[in-house]
Amino acid sequence: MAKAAKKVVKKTAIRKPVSKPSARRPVKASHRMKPAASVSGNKERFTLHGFALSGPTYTVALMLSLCRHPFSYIHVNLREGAQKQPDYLVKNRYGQVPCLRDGQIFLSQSAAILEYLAGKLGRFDGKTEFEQQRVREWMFWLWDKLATQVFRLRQRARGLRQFGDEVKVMYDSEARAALAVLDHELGKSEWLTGRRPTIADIDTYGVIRFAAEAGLDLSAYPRIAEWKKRFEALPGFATPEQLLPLESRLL
Ligand SMILES: N[C@@H](CCC(=O)N[C@@H](CS)C(=O)NCC(=O)O)C(=O)O
Repeated sequence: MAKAAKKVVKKTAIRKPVSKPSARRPVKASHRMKPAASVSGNKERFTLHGFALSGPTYTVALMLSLCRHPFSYIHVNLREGAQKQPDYLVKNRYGQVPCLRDGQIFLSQSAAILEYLAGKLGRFDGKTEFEQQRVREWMFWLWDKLATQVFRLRQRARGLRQFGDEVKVMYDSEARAALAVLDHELGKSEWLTGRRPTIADIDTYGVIRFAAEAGLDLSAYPRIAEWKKRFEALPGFATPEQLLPLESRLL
């Protein structure tokens, strides 16, 4: 089957020069990503650049752990500004962690990295077009309404970011409003998009994990608390302390 496919590609390449973009058909998003095995047989090919206290770094590490993919880890010393140095900026133009290396490719933005991994590994992705769309909706919403608020409040509580009480109250009330939405929606299904966990759940867990550190008490949101327990029972689940070392760790 694979041989036959190769032959077809060769023939097509000879008959139709690739310089004719109009001759090319758009590729469906779901077909663009090949399963990991056909891209590389190397199960240990990923390298995560991150910082142990970083929520978004944890989210990517968690995805790899749930997919049972070991990864090398490079500690980026945020305290010394390593994320703004030229040698790091070529990997992540935003000067932030995390950054994931897959072969020659460097990927940024944790939610986008989750989408990439779901596509590559065929795990925790939306299985239908509708489910894929729901997953993306949740992830965009999460960063708009909950993630930024939780992470800013957590940074303030740790003394890593300064802002006045008025701003704190704003983030706090926005986060509580988002938690109420989440709690309500989790009353409809076991996982965010239905009967099985997806990257929307992983992305959301990576924020909820730090809610208490941000001063948000989850006991007022019983469905979130139940979902959190379910999530922590997933095979491959691990805590930030288990996944993110304080130093680099190469496989
Ligand atoms: N939206 C980004 C957020 C990344 C982010 O905020 N990273 C923080 C650490 S948690 C960082 O690198 N801060 C250092 C800086 O911005 O200079 C993502 O999800 O990857």
